[in-house]
Parts: sequence; structure tokens; C-alpha cells
Amino acid sequence: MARNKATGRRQQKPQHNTGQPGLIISHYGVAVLVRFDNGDEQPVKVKRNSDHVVGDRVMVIGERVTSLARRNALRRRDPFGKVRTLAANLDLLGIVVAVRPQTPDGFIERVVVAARAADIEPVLIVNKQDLPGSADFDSQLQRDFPAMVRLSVSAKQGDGLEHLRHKLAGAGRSALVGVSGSGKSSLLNALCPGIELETGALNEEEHGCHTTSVSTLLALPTGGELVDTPGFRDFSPVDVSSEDLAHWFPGVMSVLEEQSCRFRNCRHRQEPGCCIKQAVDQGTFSEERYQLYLNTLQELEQLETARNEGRKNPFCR
Ligand SMILES: Nc1nc2c(ncn2[C@@H]2O[C@H](COP(=O)(O)OP(=O)(O)OP(=O)(O)O)[C@@H](O)[C@H]2O)c(=O)[nH]1
Ligand SMILES: [Mg+2]
Ligand SMILES: [Zn+2]
Repeated sequence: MARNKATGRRQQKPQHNTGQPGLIISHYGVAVLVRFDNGDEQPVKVKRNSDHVVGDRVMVIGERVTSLARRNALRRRDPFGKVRTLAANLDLLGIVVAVRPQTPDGFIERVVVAARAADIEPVLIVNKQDLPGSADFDSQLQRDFPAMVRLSVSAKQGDGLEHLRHKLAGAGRSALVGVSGSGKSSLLNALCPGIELETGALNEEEHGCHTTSVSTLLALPTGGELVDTPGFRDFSPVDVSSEDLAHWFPGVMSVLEEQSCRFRNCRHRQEPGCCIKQAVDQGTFSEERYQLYLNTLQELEQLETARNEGRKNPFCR
């Protein structure tokens, strides 16, 4: 019986006439790889723009795949305005960052808000601890995201992987996202010995080379499931409203846990009795991060207005 190259699992021949429940563990554009509940795997053809995604529970009847209802899905808008679903039915989202390559400003915040709005726990995974400058980078992240779970690791040297394994085992289903070259596939290789996903060196500008092109879900030997995704630099959220942002933005959420603004729908601009504005004035919420919040809010509101007026995404190139 043939074996899947990435996972080493058995692949079975397509079965006809009988409906079988399974899970999509890879998506190749015109086909998905389904893992059935008995552990067998089978590639099944799908339409190129079908909405099936890694993490979907499906029913396969003959060569037809039907997705069952999703608990949640993480979606982003790519730079061309197209909505991309990264994965479905997630419990935890590991945002992989490293001192090199740099993660663009605002990236982490947007992913965190999108995850929280979808009821997925966001966790910062600070990879490449073996590189010089990592300690300062880590401290900066601690200052900017004090309330977030932060795991410092090195896929290369194995530091911190025990903590990560433990977190992933307790979570259920997780996915890794982050810019190309941050080390997502390297982490999966370190957590799943023998997997050997392709990894790629950074280029001369210290950017990743978009090595991973297909999302893959793997069952970890130490418990939990983990999805590797292709890297991207921009995260324009899809299912996030300005209200979500005003609530879930990192730092804002921590202040709101202690105090509340006078108005329930406060957007923390100039509204009277705003505890975020007060925190900025008192220096407990940094001016820089507040500015990042306001910029993101403005962008989301423009998107909302455009959507309400039926216009195209104004940020679409
Ligand atoms: N020094 C060091 N290098 C690492 C570490 N983890 C990964 N790398 C290197 O970083 C580069 C990118 O790693 P990948 O695992 O391919 O990164 P990725 O996030 O999967 O990238 P895409 O698939 O393009 O999104 C490779 O050269 C890895 O060897 C680490 O902990 N320390
Ligand atoms: Mg990769
Ligand atoms: Zn407010």
C-alpha cells in the first residue's frame, strides 16, 4: 500500500459508494488529503476554488467531499483582496516570530485580535533563541504583550520545546502562523521527528523564501495536532469588526479587565470616560501602541464602510 511522503501514513485507494467521515489534513488546490477515522488516508479531487480547508471534518462519498459544520475558521484577506481560510476548527494559534526575519509592525496584534474574535487562544512562540539579539527581542515582546502566553524556543537547538509540547498536547488542535522564514516548519520537524518537512534559508534581505506552499495537519507524538501553514507578511483580518478590535487589541484587553469605559461601545478615541485614553495619559498604555491601535481601527472602519457601501476593498492592490 502506498505511503504519504510527508506523514508516512498509509494511503488507501478511493472507495466508492460508501460515505466515510474524515478530516482534511492537506489541501493541494485541486485535491485534498483526507484522514479517515480508522487512520487511513486518501486524496480526493475537489474544485480549485472549493471552500474546503485543513481541519474541516468531512464526509467522503465516492469521490465527493462534503464539509461538515465548522466550529471556527481563521481567515485573512491577501494583498489582492482575496479571502483565504487558513485552517478550521482550531483551539490554539501559535504566532511564530523571531529576531530574524522581522515581523512587520501590527502583524501580531491583528492575528491576536482575529484569533480572539474566533475563540482561538493566541500564543506567541519566539523562535531562534540561539541567535544573537534574541534576549532583547524577547524582552520587548514581554513589554508589548504582557498578558499573552509567550514561549521562547529554538527549533534548531531544542530549547523550550518541552514547554511547547506540553502546551500543544493540552490544547487539542493548533496551527502555526508567521512570516516566511520564522521557522514554522522547522518547529514541526523538531516536534515530530522523522517528518522532514521542507525548510528554506533566508535570502540576502533576510526574508524567508516562501518554502511551504501547502498547509499540513500532523498528529504530534506527544499529543495534540498541529497545522503548518505557508508564511505571509500581511494579515488583513476578515471576520473582525471595529468593536472586536476595541475589545481584543493586546494591551487594551488587559486594561479593560481592570476598569471599564463609560460607554460600552467605546472605540477609545475621544469618548468621555474612556479608561484607555486615561491609561495613555497616565503612561500605563504606551503612546506608540495606542497609535498602532488607532491606525488599525481606522483601517478596519474604512473596510467596514466600503463593505456597507458594496465597494471593493480599498486596500486591495
Ligand atoms: N538559528 C536558527 N535558525 C532556525 C531556527 N528555526 C528555523 N531556523 C532556520 O530558519 C530558516 C527558515 O525556517 P523554515 O522552517 O523554513 O521557516 P518557515 O516559517 O516554515 O518558512 P515558510 O515555509 O517560508 O513560511 C531555515 O534556514 C531554518 O534552518 C532556530 O531555532 N534557530
Ligand atoms: Mg515552512
Ligand atoms: Zn474607551
